[in-house]
This record gives sequence, C-alpha cells and structure tokens, in this order.
Amino acid sequence: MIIIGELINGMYKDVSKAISNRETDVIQHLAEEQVRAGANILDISAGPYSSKPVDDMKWLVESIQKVVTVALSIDSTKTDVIEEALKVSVNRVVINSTSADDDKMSVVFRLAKKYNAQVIGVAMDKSGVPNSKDNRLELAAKIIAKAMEFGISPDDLYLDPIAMPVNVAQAQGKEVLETIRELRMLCNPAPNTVIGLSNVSQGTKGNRGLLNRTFLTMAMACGLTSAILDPLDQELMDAMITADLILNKNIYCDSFLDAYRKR
Ligand code: THG
Repeated sequence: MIIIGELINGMYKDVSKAISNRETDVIQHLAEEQVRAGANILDISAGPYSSKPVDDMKWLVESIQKVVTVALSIDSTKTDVIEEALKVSVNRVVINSTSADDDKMSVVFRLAKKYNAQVIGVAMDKSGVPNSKDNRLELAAKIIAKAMEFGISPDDLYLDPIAMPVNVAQAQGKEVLETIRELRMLCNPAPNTVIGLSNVSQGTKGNRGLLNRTFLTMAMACGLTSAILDPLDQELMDAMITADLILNKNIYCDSFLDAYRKR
C-alpha cells in the first residue's frame, strides 16, 4: 500500500492557523512525523479558507521539502496553485487532482507532462459525484483515455472513486468498493487506485477510527493500492499491515507488525 499522509491540510484548525502565521516548525514537524510513521507521499492542502492559496502552497512546499524527501501530493482544485507548486518542487509531485471534465484534464495533463508529475483523477465532473459504480467507472475510463492522449502511462495515474461519509451517503460505501474492484480491469498496466479514507467517517459521531480501518481493509480486499489517511493512527496502520499480510503481500513472521515498522 502506498500511504499518503493527510495531516497537512488547512481543513484542520491548527494547521490553518500555522499556515496563516507561517509557523514553519509546526508544518515541518507534521511532515517528519508522518514520514516516520510510514507515509510514502504527503498530501498538502492550504484548505478551503486560504485567502492567498498560491503563496500558501508555495510556502508549504518549500518548508516541507527542507525536512523530508518524499513526493508531495499537491491538493488543490486551482490549476494556478498546482503550477506554482510544480515550479518550486524539488521531488516528484502527485497532482491532486483532475476531474473528468475535458477542459480541466487538458490543463492538468499538460502540466503533468511538462513537469513529469503523477496525477490523481477523481471520478466526478461538473455535475458532481455519480451515485452508481457504473457512472464512476465511466468517468474513470474518460480520465484514462485522456491521459493516454497526453502520453501519460496508467502507472502514473491514481484513480479515485470518491469515498463519501457514511452518515450522509450510506449506500455509497458499497458502490465505492465495487468501483475499486473494477477500476483495475480498465487498462493494462492497471492504474493505481486511491481514496480519501477519512471522508468515510467525516461528521460522524462516535468511533471514527473503527469506521476508517474497517473501510480500509475492505477496500484493500477489493484491490486498493493507495490511500490518503492519518498515518499517526496506530490502530489504522496495524489494520493495514495485517490486511497486507492476509492478502499475501508480505512474508509472515510472528512479529509482523514490528517487522513492517522496522523496514
Ligand atoms: N480524494 C482526493 N483528495 C482528497 C480527498 C479525497 N483530499 C482531501 C480529503 N479527501 C482527504 N483528506 C482529509 C483530511 C482530513 C479529513 C478528511 C479527509 C478530516 N478532517 C477533520 C474533520 O473534518 O473532521 C478536521 C477537523 C479537525 O480535526 O480540525 O476528517 O477523497 N483525491
């Protein structure tokens, strides 16, 4: 599993405050902690309330790459934010994201080609997130076709069926899981798949951790290859390591949790 750390996101109040006050140490600590906990990529978002998203994103990238060398997932709906981030990035970038809209895909895939970036393609368009598996797959297929036009390999694509909160869209969980299972069959080599795991429990009362780790292991059984999640959630990481073992992705030993962490 490719772990994309979710914690540097202006959606969190403390992070939003650290961004507006340019508290470099707070952001750098979050970056180091997540990488230490096993994150392979860090998702970076200035958040919905940022009043100067380009400056904020450039500052985030520059601060973070001083302390870690992992790829950064530039999480923004604005293509000018993405391009400025690409310009200042030292390591490889994952653009998070393009929708299945033609105009958006053209801009994003052109940038991806120019800067050798990977791309997350979300199964939604101007009319929103589809309700059914088949409509999600249709949008994903559009994204793959467009990526190919731009000479981007499926290896460099992450397809995201868009996980929804169970408290407002309970019927969507099963559709998302079934979509993950079938996304792998859309092209060869199979594209990577990704979900924003914490979406599932957003706004729910009670045990968010249990919802997240149950959804993650079910999605892994459907073939999920990466997830945007909180790598500091130890129970979640243990569930992921154990699921990897059960799916025969790792060699078993009695102390498999310790063995995975030491790697
Ligand atoms: N797909 C893609 N990118 C994404 C998402 C996705 N990026 C954003 C998001 N979804 C994934 N990241 C998060 C980060 C935080 C939370 C959920 C998803 C979260 N935050 C707390 C909350 O809203 O309850 C913040 C509150 C707080 O603690 O201050 O749950 O699906 N491609």
